[in-house]
Amino acid sequence: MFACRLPLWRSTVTCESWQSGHFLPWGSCQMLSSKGINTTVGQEQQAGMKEKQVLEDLQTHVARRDTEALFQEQPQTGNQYLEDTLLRSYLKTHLPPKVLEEVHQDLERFGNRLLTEIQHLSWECELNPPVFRQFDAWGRRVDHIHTCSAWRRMKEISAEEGLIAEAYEKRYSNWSRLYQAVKLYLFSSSSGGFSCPLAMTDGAAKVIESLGIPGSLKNAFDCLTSRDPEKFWTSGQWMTERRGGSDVANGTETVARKQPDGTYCLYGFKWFTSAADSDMSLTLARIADAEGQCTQGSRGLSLFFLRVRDEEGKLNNIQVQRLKDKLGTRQMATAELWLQGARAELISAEGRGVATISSMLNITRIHNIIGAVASMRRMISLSRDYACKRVAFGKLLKDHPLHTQTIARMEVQVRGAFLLLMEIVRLLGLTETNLASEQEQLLLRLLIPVAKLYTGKQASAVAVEAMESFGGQGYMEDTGLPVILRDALVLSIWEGTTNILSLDVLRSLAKSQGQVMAVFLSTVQKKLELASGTEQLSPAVQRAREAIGSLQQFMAATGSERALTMELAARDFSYSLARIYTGALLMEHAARPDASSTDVCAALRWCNQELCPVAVESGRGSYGAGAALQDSALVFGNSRL
Ligand code: UCC
Repeated sequence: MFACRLPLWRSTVTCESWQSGHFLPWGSCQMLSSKGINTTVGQEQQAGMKEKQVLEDLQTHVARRDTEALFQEQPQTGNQYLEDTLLRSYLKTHLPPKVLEEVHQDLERFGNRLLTEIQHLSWECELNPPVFRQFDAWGRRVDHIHTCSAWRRMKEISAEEGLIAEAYEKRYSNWSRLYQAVKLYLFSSSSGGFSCPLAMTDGAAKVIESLGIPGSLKNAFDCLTSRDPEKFWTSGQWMTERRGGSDVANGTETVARKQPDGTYCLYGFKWFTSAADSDMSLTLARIADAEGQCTQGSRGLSLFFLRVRDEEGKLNNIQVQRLKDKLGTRQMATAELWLQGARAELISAEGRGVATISSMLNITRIHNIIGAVASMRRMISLSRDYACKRVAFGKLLKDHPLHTQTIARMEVQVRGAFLLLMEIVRLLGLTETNLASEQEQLLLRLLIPVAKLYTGKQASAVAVEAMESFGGQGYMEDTGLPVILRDALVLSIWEGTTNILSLDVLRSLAKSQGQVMAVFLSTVQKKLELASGTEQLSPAVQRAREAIGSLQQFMAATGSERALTMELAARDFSYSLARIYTGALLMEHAARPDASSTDVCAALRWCNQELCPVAVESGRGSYGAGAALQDSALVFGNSRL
């Protein structure tokens, strides 16, 4: 192949590539030189013009070539497991050596599979969202939700990888739950939205397990926890109706009528049903008495199991009204469903629907935390990679201290969130294998809403910040980055909004009559005690101790105004718990004998933020009756003015 160097412009540009681009009509490199062209005087002018034209064309083209040479390299991640030093150091610290050995091999293999197979499917899911076909060509109502082949492959992969099964087989006793969570964490950002049905599938399996796997639900349980792609089922969780998303107790209108064979027919309208292509669902309804009357409120709700379709694929007296047009999670079908006598089985005690489904809620909330941490980790990994490739102002982004500082701040956030997630699944594993003390169970109940609400907000903030680190590219659809942002935004909404979860934190306090706070404080104190042996951590230990003192003072001072104060303080209170507990976890991790200076740095930086915002706001009088009136006036106007 012929290639020539052009001294006029850039030594790296070759004629060969121009010719291949069909730009040069002459096909000779010699003609491109302004020197050495033999011409007569009459031809000189003509030749001069021609040469000028050539040079102009050349200039334009080289300018284009320059741009091509400056094409930005795509940010990429490698094997997510191998690249995640925090994850690996956590597993090394906590897992028994034999478990670690096996788990490590599987996670490394899974990391490669994500890279070579699953990430591509994920993008296909994004490009081919579900399509709803209500009628067939001949006018028959079919209500078919068509999903793409990549989505269906995700279901098979989920079974093959044991993404649900792992937690129920308990091969590694109390560590199985943590191992499952780690796989889900790695899978999440490459799942093309399939993390959502997996969350509900896990939640449904948990409810059935908590009911002692009754005979009638044995097959369902086996299918939900199967490793066989042919057998594996996913589940929905139909809780939201038109009148109630958060207020399930008052918003649920669906009625259940008992049939002679003991089953029920459900009549109602479900406003959001995520992953509506699932095989089964758990749902709430009010049982009607002989006169057709139902008990209202929470105590009127019971929990039902139903198959979505029969063996022939015919819907179970269900009509799909439409698919939702969502900001994100577009890969997954969320539908409005009419239940028109759907056959269902009562699986809770009558009137114990909310309490029974709460074990599903707690599992899906943990999956939400997994999704939040995974989304942050993905954004930061891409951002870091981009910073090592992209040149601006004459140097790589990574060599601009302000840019690196911005990513470092996000890194501290994701590290904290990751350790909080691990703590929760560690406690869950202990609870599920009857190894947890009563205190650990209480702590788990408290930490789930705390972590769900906190990481949901973190994920949104990190997604927005990280997007900015790619400049305008971050805003471009075909980079895939906007998908991560859109999907992250739902994490603080579904499975309970931030305020609803803040109130759930109070519910867990009330239910344990304050005992859970004592457990929280003593657990944090123990971790601080351990960290105080590492001198570099002493400023962080000091700050955390001060925060605990402020928290205790706040709790003691709420006194007789407790109900209103605590409601107004609920969000800041939950944030305080999240920050204090996470700080303690970061310090504990940094106090390991083989901890790195980065571990110490992350702990110190985390603790430099306000760890107890509830005390600060309380000091400002933000939770009194007067403040509530001011809030109202600020938002809705003051009629007296
Ligand atoms: O959005 C949905 C699906 C989306 C897809 C999910 C994918 C997520 C992962 C993605 C990964 C990337 S489904 C809809 C989600 N909806 C919610 O989350 C509802 C939000 N609202 C609440 O959480 C409320 O707080 C309610 C509904 C729980 C409040 O109901 P009640 O009936 O007013 O509450 P009560 O009366 O306080 O509680 C009734 C019983 C009590 O037990 P007993 O009677 O024994 O004292 C409570 O202690 O339920 C118990 N309970 C709980 N127990 C309530 N909440 C809990 C809990 N979290 N844990 C344990």
